[in-house]
Amino acid sequence: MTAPTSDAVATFRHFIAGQWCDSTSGVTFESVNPADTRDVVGRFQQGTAADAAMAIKAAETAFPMWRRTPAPKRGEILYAFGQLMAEHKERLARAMTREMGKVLAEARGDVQEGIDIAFLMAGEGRRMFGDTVPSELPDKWAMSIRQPIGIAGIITPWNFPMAIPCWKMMPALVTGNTVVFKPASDTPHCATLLVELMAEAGFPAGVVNLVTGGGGEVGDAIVGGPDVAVISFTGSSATGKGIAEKAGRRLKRLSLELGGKNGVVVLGDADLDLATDGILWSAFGTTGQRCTACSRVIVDRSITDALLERLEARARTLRLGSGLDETIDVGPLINAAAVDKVAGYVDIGRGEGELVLGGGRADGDGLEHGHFFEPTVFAGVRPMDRIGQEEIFGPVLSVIPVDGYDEAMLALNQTRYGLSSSIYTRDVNVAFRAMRDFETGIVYVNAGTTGAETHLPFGGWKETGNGHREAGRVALDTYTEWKSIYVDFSGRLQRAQIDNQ
Ligand code: UN1
Repeated sequence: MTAPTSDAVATFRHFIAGQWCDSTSGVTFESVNPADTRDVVGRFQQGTAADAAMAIKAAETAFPMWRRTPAPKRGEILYAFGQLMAEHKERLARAMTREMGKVLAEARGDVQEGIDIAFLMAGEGRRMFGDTVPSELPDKWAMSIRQPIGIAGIITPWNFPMAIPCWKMMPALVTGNTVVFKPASDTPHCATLLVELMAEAGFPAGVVNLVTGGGGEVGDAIVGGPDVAVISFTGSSATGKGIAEKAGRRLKRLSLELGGKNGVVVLGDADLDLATDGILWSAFGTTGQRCTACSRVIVDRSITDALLERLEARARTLRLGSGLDETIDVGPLINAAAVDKVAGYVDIGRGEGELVLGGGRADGDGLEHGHFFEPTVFAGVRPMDRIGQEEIFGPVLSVIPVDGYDEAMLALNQTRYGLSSSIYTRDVNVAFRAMRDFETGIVYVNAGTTGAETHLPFGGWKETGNGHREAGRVALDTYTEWKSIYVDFSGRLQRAQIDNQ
């Protein structure tokens, strides 16, 4: 790939109150292609607290108009946005692969996930059900309705740079909130392309505002801003805890989607070829950089060698390179810091398990300008080893041998995270036990740990989050307040709990 000259690099801007504008900082930062860092995707505004304040002000100004726009009308704009995403799917997917590295097929899936949630939430514009229930008193009506909270601060990661912003913004917007959106510093271009299409779809000025820049400056200003009513954040547990403390001081609504240490259990009766397919896809898809990635295989000792043999043989054939090349299986990691972190965990792993595959930075032919790391497998890991416990967010798989279902279930649950899990077995009774026992927000039977669909709740137990869910109908809960309304048409005083006795 030839690197473009610096003249060819475009500068992108914030989007505030319906206008594309420069940061008050006068400073820009570069977003580069992680598969070839000579390729500069663009220059982006280094946002400031003052920029965030302007975006918050714009969202505040637009809120009264947007909340009174009939929900079905809001839904139509979401629908138009989903259609635009569908029309531009290939362009968006290519831009995503270039900016954050995931292979093109997966980037298309990421865009599709955005389209799916846009259409799902567009439909909520005509549903958004509350309850209408009988009153305990005669001539009295009782019902509950959802109302928007106000301004939603949306802080998103780079690993699903279009799907996750859509998971958050679509329910926020259809319910009548206005949005200030701060994307990860590694993927400002993906965010800009989304917001361009949102403007084209017809969201009125100020309803969606984009501020690029660092979490310390822009993110903090959004989380700390007294006028931002609800925050939705996806990212690391450490950052999430910091946000929770800050938001907690103001009793802000907060939805957190944080780390994972997702396990696949493979029992003695499993279809090993099927399990191998699922594990490879879950462990090395998106180069292991998914919060739903499989990083632990908890396998019955009787079949450990047979499974390891398959995993090793297949993982060896995975081709590393630029995700824009359709023959490539595994793209780069997001940046140099990610490579250092993964390498650090491989060093830790050497003292814990047995390295059976990979373990090194990949800088061979054509890879020398990117952040590549070999698909890596450790055997003989114990459940409490650090590589079996800590989120690595890279292509590193720990294989943990156990004896039977009960031990597997204990090992699976012995983690502070609880996003996704999976079991491979042909025994329907055991499958149902796992569905009951696994302490995760998502459980797969005879499939890997990734592949959540947008019409079901998405989120995790324990330190993976704070009890909220994204996607599905329940996503509306994050962005709405309930209002219970009683209408007494009896024309006299009627006292609940007293006059009906
Ligand atoms: C994430 O990893 O941050 O189930 C989201 C999946 C995807 C979403 C993952 N649909 O893996």
